[in-house]
Amino acid sequence: MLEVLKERNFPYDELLLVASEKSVGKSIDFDGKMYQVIGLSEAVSQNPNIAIFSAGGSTSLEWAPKFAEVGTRVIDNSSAWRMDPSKKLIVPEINADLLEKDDRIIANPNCSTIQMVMALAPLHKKYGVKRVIVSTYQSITGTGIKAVQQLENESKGVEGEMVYPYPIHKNALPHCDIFEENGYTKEEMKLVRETKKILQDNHIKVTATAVRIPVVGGHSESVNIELGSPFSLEDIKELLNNTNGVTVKDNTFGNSYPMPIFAEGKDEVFVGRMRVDETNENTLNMWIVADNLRKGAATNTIQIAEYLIDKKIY
Ligand code: 11C
Repeated sequence: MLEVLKERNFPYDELLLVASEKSVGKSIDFDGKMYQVIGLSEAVSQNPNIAIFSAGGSTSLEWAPKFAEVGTRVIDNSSAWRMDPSKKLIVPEINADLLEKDDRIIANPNCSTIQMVMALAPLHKKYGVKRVIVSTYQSITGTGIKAVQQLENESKGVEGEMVYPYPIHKNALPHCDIFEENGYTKEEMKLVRETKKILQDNHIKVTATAVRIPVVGGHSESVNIELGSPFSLEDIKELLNNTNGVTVKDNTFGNSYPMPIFAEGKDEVFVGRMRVDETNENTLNMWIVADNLRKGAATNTIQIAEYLIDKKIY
């Protein structure tokens, strides 16, 4: 978050760095200046204009309303508020125009959803998306630092804490987040539910399989999309090429396609391997890759904050 704030030259008069009690008092260097970490109550009492939350869901459920009460606009990275009908789920390139002065708690979508809807939104507008079948290949950074350590330990043959139920080194786990009652994981159901909410269309059918792989640079997705009307691949490529935040990398015979090693550290969503699905009418396949910590999290959140500032909604 701090890296992205600095890179984008985010406009601010005052910056508060806030964390749980055990980190209060720590010093953090940001842009050449030292900041002392403060606690949540202290931050609420300072009544900030915008609060960027990147804590767990339970912290967010408890504290976002306290900030909202004092007039702060909270942009929340957790899953706590995403499906609350009274809260907006925002990907700025798609639906920031929904934001109004009364929106005090704004939800940032899940990383795997953000990169997928970035490619689906222009297609939905032009052709209507009827059905999506997505399989993900997700970076261990989505789980957090302990997963990065697990992979490092396993690759060096060192014993250590395991956050996954199985080794992740040289493995693929069809298991991201917890299982829900229907047998799908929470990650898979986020792709289903959040896509409908962001594209504002409950008729879009989405089915997902989310897989964790031993990769750090970003999430990849194989996406099969059935459209409501005929298309040409050239038109789809042009449409996506002209979509803000999307980069088409699709020269199959030149071995040019998106990969996490290229997406890492970048803010765009990369799309390639576009092919007509020859088994189903009006259907195509594509491969979507993005840095899950960037457009999937920090960048999207900070873009929302920039929108609020730009439109003076704070
Ligand atoms: C993962 N998508 O890769 C998750 C991480 O709901 O914000 C982010 C979880 C969330 O495991």
